[in-house]
Amino acid sequence: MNPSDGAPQSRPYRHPSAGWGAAKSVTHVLLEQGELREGTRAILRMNHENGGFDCPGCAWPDSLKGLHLDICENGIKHVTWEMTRKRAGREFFAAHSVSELSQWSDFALEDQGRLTEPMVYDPETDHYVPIGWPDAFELIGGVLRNLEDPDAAAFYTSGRLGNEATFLYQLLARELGTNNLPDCSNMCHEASGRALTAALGTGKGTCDLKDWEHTDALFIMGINAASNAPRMLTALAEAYRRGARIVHINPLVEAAAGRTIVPHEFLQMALFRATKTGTLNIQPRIAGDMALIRGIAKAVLEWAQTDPKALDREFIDRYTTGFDDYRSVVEATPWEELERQSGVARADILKAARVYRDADRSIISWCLGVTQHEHGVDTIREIVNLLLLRGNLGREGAGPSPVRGHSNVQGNRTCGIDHRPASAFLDRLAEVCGIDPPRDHGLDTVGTIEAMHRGEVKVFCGMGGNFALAAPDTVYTYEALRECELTFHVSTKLNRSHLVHGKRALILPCLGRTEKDHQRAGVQQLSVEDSMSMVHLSVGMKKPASPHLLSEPAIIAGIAKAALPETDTPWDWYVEDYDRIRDTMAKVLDGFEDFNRRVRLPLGFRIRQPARELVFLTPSGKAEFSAVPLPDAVPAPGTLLLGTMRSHDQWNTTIYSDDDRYRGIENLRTLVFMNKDDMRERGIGQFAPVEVTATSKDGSQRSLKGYLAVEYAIPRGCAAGYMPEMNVLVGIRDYSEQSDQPLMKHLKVTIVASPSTESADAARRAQPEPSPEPGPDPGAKPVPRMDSPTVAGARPVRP
Ligand SMILES: Nc1nc2c(c(=O)[nH]1)N[C@H]1C(S)=C(S)[C@@H](COP(=O)(O)OP(=O)(O)OC[C@H]3O[C@@H](n4cnc5c(=O)[nH]c(N)nc54)[C@H](O)[C@@H]3O)O[C@H]1N2
Ligand SMILES: Nc1nc2c(c(=O)[nH]1)N[C@H]1C(S)=C(S)[C@@H](COP(=O)(O)OP(=O)(O)OC[C@H]3O[C@@H](n4cnc5c(=O)[nH]c(N)nc54)[C@H](O)[C@@H]3O)O[C@H]1N2
Ligand SMILES: [Mo]
Repeated sequence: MNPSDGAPQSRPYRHPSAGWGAAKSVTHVLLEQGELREGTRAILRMNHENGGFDCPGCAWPDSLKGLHLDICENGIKHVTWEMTRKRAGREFFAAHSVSELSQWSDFALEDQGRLTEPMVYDPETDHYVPIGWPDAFELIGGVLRNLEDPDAAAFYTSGRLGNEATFLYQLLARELGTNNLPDCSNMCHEASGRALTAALGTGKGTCDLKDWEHTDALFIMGINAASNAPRMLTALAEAYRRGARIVHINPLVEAAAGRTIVPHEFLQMALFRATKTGTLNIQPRIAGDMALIRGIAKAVLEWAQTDPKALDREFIDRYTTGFDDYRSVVEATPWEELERQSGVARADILKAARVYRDADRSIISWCLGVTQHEHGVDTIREIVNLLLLRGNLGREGAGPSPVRGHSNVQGNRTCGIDHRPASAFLDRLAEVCGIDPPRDHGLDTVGTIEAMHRGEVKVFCGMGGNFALAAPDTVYTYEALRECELTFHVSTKLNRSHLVHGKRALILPCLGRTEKDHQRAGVQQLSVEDSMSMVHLSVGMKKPASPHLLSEPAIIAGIAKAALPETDTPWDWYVEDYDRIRDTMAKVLDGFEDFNRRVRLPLGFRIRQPARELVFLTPSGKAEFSAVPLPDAVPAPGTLLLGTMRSHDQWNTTIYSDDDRYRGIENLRTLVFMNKDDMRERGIGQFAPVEVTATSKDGSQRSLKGYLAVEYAIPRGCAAGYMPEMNVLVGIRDYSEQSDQPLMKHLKVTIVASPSTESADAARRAQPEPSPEPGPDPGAKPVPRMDSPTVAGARPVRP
């Protein structure tokens, strides 16, 4: 409760996104991390053509106009978090046992600052103690060498890793003999990759920023852009000024659907002048998107009976296959069913359909609100179906445009992080690198957790990320990691995954993207690929946080040499000069010919995207319509569908504060957003403590107690709350049959008022149940910024 008046209330955010609220929040982080001067200087070097480092904040592409200050609040926070002056060195680990640290909040763990030297877990004392790099590599190498089966190791990647390190990392795994390469994509855009590959022959979007600049209609689905891809706001504002239509499709009306102050337009900042970023909002129920898109397609097909221009028949005949089947399945789906499944009235579906029909060129963009569902693949195929109807592909201003998450998650996949690698790729890898890569598919994220739990995977390597918290079914995942013989993580900061460890455990600290990477041939640059397939260089300029840090390529090489005594791969030679890695990559990877030269062009280069050229690498050689019946997405009576999502002030598992500015929340993360009628029906008042129980596919149940219900404009039958805390609710079997993605936005839950009249404060401290001992504990000490108020309806953020 708000301590000032004891009466919690939630006041909607009524200001433009970005602007001064963002500036204020940025200054706060810069001050907290003691980085006002250095941080500001670094920010001015971010995302610049030729020089500067790529913002690790998200995968939104850099402005084609190059030099203007294309930055955002959350990117700055993210970079500052890495550049902090705080350090978690050997004294820190000597002072705190792992058991003690396990009681700390996740915020407190990361807030200790940058890791400074390799550490190994000492079971005798329950402390992490220093270990030299050679001994660390030898320890890991020894365990890997002695595995009876290389498939008893798994190599996880979080999407920060640069392309060169990525290539070496998959080479290490495959030379060792395993395709066990789980990655954060398995939880993120796996559905997009599979759907686009099936429909168009390549698993990526076809649009680039220029298309965004020329489109007539943008459909923004299932993304909270103002928080998670803030630089998209600039593109939306520019589109609006041009007169493009912008339709936001989201169960929540997010801040990007309103207006923004374009961050780099200083005059507008000074004058508080905002530009609109949306022209229509559609609020489907959670998981109602496929029905909604089908409704739009149905309208288009109906109009086509009298208006031949509604469809692009020439495009359909020439470039696609399966149209007739698709038309039949759409015609067979009655309007009432589309309305019931989508939760959107026919009149509103028609509004969106008119925007689509009237636009010469349309882009459909989406993120996790579409992918993390049981029918994510079918939904994305339906998106492609709709685009094909009007030939919205292979021409300027049109096409599918998924927004990727981590800054290099797309590059990771391109450069070989794939548990189901194509055989053509393996053939080339074998030929160029002289190894004999395994051909069987490896394990993805969920598969790895299950195999660790069964004791089959014994070694877990985390290349970045925070697997223990990011993965589903927190309790089960903790058990799985603790089963391992060895867990080790290449990290920049202390996090939960270091504390939930195997029998042996190491923390290997690495350089961050902002830092200078000195190797024998001089300062090295690494490359990354953004959401729109642009590959460019990133070069750090800051002095490393500690002299003992190694670059990610150097760490991978160290492990490889220890694990593969017979190796012919020139690991050290690669690390001396990353140009050499790029030369090898140019021979192995499609679209990377002449890599070293092209990546040094001012804005880098775009990887060839065959579908963009209307070349379809599908079995039919054409773009393929899909025609599947509509799944049932309506929650059973008494239950709700719950989606987990990020707050404004967090970066995946890194929580900067307990605020969610654009949704009007202060100092509260243990909440569940609900529709007021669903609350009333259950006798739940505003900010009342509730118990949320999820029923898994296998019938098992998981609960969270003491969460506070917050009334929100969300459709009936839907609820939402924050990741990663709510991963406790996601059962290990709860993944999509289509994409194998955990159902992080598709939890079947019941919500009841807590039997006891716990105070909000007690509720905030409540442990998740079943407690993933010691678990995400938002109330534990020291939690520097959580001891003030509890819930506040947002204090209005003054522009
Ligand atoms: N600042 C910041 N930036 C980030 C991240 C971060 O944590 N912080 N994370 C990065 C990563 S890895 C990723 S993958 C992206 C994630 O970016 P987002 O996809 O924006 O991530 P979420 O916060 O999970 O939000 C999902 C959105 O989907 C909506 N939604 C939920 N269910 C449905 C549904 O059934 N249908 C529709 N149409 N919408 C739905 C929610 O209301 C919410 O707006 O952001 C990246 N950028
Ligand atoms: N319930 C629920 N769960 C989710 C999601 C959801 O929407 N709902 N989203 C899923 C998605 S989309 C994703 S992408 C995953 C994210 O999962 P991860 O990628 O595993 O998690 P992050 O929180 O991004 O990882 C943060 C850690 O990365 C390390 N790190 C930071 N920078 C660097 C670097 O430069 N190098 C190295 N080696 N390490 C670094 C730091 O130690 C930091 O603690 O979470 C997934 N989990
Ligand atoms: Mo992601």
